[in-house]
Amino acid sequence: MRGIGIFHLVLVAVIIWKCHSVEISEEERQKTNDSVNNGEGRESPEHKREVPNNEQQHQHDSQETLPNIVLILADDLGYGDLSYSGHPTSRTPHIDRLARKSRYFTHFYVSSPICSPSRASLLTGRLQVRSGVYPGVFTPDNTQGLPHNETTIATLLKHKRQYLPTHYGFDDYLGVPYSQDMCPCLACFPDRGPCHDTCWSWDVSCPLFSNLSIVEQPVDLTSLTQRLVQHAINFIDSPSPDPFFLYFPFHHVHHPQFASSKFHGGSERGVFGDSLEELDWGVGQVAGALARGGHLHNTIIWFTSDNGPSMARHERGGSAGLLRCGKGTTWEGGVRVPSFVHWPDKVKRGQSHNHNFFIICQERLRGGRR
Ligand SMILES: [Ca+2]
Repeated sequence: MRGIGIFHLVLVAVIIWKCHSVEISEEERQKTNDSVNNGEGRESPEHKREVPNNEQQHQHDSQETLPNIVLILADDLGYGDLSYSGHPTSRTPHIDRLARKSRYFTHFYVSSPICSPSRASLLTGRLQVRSGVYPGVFTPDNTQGLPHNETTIATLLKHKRQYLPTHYGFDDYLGVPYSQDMCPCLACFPDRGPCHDTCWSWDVSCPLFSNLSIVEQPVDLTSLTQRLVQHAINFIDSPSPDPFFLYFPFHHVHHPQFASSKFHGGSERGVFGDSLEELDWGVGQVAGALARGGHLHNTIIWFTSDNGPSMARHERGGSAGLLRCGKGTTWEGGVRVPSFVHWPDKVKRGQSHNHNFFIICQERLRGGRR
């Protein structure tokens, strides 16, 4: 499907290999590869997608009511971490603003309390025991990933006439293929500010992939989020027909916490709060780009987290609020996570809901509003 997907994770190998990624067209991929082969290093942020031809425009006209989909996934963000849900020292104004205009799901559960299985289920709609992505997460030495016979959201969407194809359904990918703790912790804040957590010092440094090419290694965490956000904005701003699918899994707020200079040291919650505020900024930037491009009303923005907070890291982990336990457990705090859907054309704003999110979306796609 056409779109950027910023895959993340701790996992999910090619999908899941591609944790934290953004997807682009085949032509762009070739340009990127040529650039890397020519020693030019990073991909230019100025990449543009093809202008649609007449046939594509016709398809667009005939399906103009199909919504865009933007899936924003936080990493290890707990039920009680957002200021919207009542945390006393979190500061997430951009997410809160979006949530207030959304339908907030108070009983949203993921399928697993850890990264890769949860993300595999999110992308395939199947329990992780069926795809085999369980019980652990994908690591740097994994040679396999999500089975190629699995059908992802992107694969399904690209069969719609307007969504462009590619493997696993995404056209463009930018990201680190696993979690940032699965490599040596070099610097998590500006001026070589140290990382305040345990990392895999024995493993290779974390790579930044642009599609199939490594464009930076070790990846600079202090600028990573800003670059992923800019890549997403470039995608949203580039000329192309709707609908599109953008999958943006942030590395925040998985440990080790990191942030750019703009967010370093500004939070009452310490390094966790710095990371959370950079996540909040990124969500605001994506929503702003959608608004500027006139996409907001016909775009489903779904914000959620892959699992609950890492309680073992105490103040450097998140909060499950009043729920019991967190990541790695199947108590409420491990699998019940923040979730809201912003879709002005179809979903009423400012309401909470304890019903099944997917059922509501299916109903809305058939028409109507609730
Ligand atoms: Ca996670």
